[in-house]
Amino acid sequence: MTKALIVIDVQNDFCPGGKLAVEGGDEIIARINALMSEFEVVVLTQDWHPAGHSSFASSHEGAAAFTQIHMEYGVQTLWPDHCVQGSKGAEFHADLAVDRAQMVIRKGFRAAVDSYSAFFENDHKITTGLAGYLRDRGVEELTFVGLATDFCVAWSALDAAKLGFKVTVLEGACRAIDLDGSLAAARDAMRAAGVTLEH
Ligand code: VGL
Ligand code: ZN
Repeated sequence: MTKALIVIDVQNDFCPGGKLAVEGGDEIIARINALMSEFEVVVLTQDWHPAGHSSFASSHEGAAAFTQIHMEYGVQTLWPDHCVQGSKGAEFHADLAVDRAQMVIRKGFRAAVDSYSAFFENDHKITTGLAGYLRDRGVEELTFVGLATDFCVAWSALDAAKLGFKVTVLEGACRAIDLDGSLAAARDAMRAAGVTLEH
């Protein structure tokens, strides 16, 4: 059974000092680097937004970050500007062993649609191509690590389970944003979808 490690969004803006810093975001990097050698396939994802992206509060007159709005494709949380294409904040954290990765999937590059998941944009329709890549490489089991547990990691894990992969999330190698109970909700949803949560 071919196994892949999927490393979600370990980028400067999600680490301490970044624009959308996740508490302890940089604490997980050493463990992630050590894990890479245990997997035949290593994929990194990179949140990659154009300036003025529709998920930025600054793109919506009078809207505050961490509130929600309705988009054509459903509810969207608004964020501080982050991971703007080509910016320092969008780069992978300098300590991440990026050379070990065989594939980098960029997501969220379409101005009108956000993309938390590594597989589908937030409309649940537009694909990133990752499922095809993994299937072509014969991958059946996925382990997710990275940032943030309750957004990009959870959405990716849920899509992966729906797509038929055997899915584990290593929570000890993830950190959460935890907005209004979002972490508890994400953990419930993952468990209900058959995702294995390990530490
Ligand atoms: C993420 C919010 C906005 C994440 C990305 O990586 O979890 N969260 N963009
Ligand atoms: Zn984003």
